Amino acid sequence: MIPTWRLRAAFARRLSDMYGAEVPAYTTLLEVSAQVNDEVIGKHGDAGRLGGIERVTAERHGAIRVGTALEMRQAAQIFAALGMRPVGFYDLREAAASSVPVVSTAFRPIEAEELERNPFRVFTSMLTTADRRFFDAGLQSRLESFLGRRELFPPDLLELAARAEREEGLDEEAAERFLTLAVAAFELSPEPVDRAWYAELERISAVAADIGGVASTHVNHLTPRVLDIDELYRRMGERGITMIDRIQGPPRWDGPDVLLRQTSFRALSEPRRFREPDGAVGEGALRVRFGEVEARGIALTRSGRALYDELIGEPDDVWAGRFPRTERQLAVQEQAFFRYEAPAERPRDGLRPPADLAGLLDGGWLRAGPIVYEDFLPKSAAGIFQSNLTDEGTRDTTATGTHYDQQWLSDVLERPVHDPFDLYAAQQDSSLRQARQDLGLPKDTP
Ligand code: OOG
Ligand code: NI
Repeated sequence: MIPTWRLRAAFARRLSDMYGAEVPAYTTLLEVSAQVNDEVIGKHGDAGRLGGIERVTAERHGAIRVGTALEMRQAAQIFAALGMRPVGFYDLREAAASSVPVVSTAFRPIEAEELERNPFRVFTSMLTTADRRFFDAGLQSRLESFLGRRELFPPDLLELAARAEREEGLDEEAAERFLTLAVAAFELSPEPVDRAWYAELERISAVAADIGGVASTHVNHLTPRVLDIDELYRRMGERGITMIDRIQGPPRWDGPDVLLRQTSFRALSEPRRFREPDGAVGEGALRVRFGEVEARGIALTRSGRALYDELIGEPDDVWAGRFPRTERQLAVQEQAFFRYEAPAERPRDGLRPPADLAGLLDGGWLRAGPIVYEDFLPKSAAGIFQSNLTDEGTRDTTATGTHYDQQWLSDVLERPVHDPFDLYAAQQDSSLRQARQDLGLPKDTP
C-alpha cells in the first residue's frame, strides 16, 4: 500500500520531472535555488527554523486553471487523493489591474505532520464565465458549451482518485496508473488550438484564452522554494534569465521573514499547433508556461495581516519603521503565529511561572518556533498573473460582477474550504495548551 503522503510526494516529483523536461529555464531555476539553499544552510545555523532542508528542497507549488464548477470539483477529487484540501478563497478579479476573470483556492495538506512530510500545494483558479464585465451573454453561452464538451480528467483517473481518498492510499499497481494519468492530465496537450476562438477570448483576457481556448488544462508554473530570494534573483540575472522587475510581497529587510515573497520570469514562447479558420493545421507559438520562485516566512494573524496590507503599498522605510522588528514582538503583540513549547529544563525550580506570554517568553518558560505561511497572497498572485500578460485585455466597467465567495466555493466543491487563519490558530492554540499544561498553568490562555 502506498499511503496518501507518498502519493503526494511522488506526484510532486513526477510533475517536476515533466516540467523540467519541457521548460528548460525551470531546470536552471532549480539549480540556482538548490545552490542558494545549500549556501544559506551552510552559513546560518538557524536557517532550518522555517522548515528543514529536506522539506524545503522538495517543496513546490504548482498552478492550474480550469473552466467550470464540475472541473473544479474534479480537480478537488484528484487533490483529495493526495491529501490536499482546499484552503482559502481568492478573488483575483478585484486584485488585478488587467483582465483576470478567475476566482481561486489552494489545495494543500493542512496538518503539521503532513506539511512536514511534503507540503505540495496547487493554486487552482476557475474562470468566472458568468461575470458580465468580461463575457456578454452570447460569449458566455458559447464558452460554457465549449467547456461542457471537453474532458479534462478521464473517468479512470477520477475513480482511482476517489478510491485513494477512501482507502487513504493505493496498492502499487493502482498507484502507478493513478500517477501516470494524473501527471498526463496536467501536461501541455499536443491537440491543435482553434486560432479564431483562442484569439476571440484573448481580446478579453489572455487568462480566459488560456483556460477556455483549449481543450485541456496544464500546469502553468511550478515553483521551488528558496531561502534567500534576493540572492536568487541576482544569480538568475547573471545566467541571462530576465526576471520580472521586482520581488512581490514584503520588502527585503533585516527583520523577521513573514508571509511570502515571490518573483517570476516571463512565459517562454513554445511551439504549438493551430487549426486555422479554413481547417488547415499549421505551426504557431504560445507563451503559457512561466517560472516562479518563492521564499516563505512566518504566518501572520488577522491583525498582523491587516498591518501588512496597510504597509505594503508604502515605501520600504515606512515598513521598516512600523512593522514589528523581532519574532518576540510579533508573538507578544499577537501579530504572527508560533508553536510554543515548554523546554525540559525549567528556568527557576520552585518559582511560579508568570501568567502573561511576554513574561513566559522572557523568563525562558516558553520557547516559540515560527509557524510557516503555507498560503498565497492575492496581490502577489495578481502580480504574477499580470507579469505574464502582454495585453491588458478588456472589460465592461459599467456591468456588475457576479458574486462568488468561500461558501459558494464550498458548495461547488462539496467539501469545506478551510480558512487559513483558523488552521494556523488551531496549531498555535494546541501547542500553547500543551505547554501550559507542562508548566502546571491553568489550561485557558490569559
Ligand atoms: C496562478 C497565479 C498565482 C502565486 O504564486 O501567487 C500563484 C496562475 O497564474 O494561474 O501561483
Ligand atoms: Ni505561483
